[in-house]
Amino acid sequence: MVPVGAYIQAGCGNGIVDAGEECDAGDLDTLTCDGDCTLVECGDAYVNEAAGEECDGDLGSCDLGCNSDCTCVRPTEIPMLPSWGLLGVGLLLLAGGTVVFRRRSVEAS
Ligand SMILES: [Ca+2]
Ligand SMILES: [Ca+2]
Repeated sequence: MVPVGAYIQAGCGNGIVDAGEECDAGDLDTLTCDGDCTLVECGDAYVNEAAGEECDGDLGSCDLGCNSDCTCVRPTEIPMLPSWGLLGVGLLLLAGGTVVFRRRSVEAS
């Protein structure tokens, strides 16, 4: 708490929107204000996790890259269908081959 009448130095982080600042949340990242006293924006090269940004451009700690909406690329978002499709076809062929083999075995006996 700042005493009444105390001089508050202008600048980012003092909790007051001074000249040249878009907002000032007191040196904190909030839902609407970055800690550098600019409004939250995806693409401003500032990661504000309080506003839900996991990354911003090349910044952040994403293993697989950053989406255009400042969320990390998730492993499940990488298309897996081709390999699963091939595995499915392989299993079907294996199952079909087993059935044919059993029928032939029965016919032979
Ligand atoms: Ca300020
Ligand atoms: Ca940002």
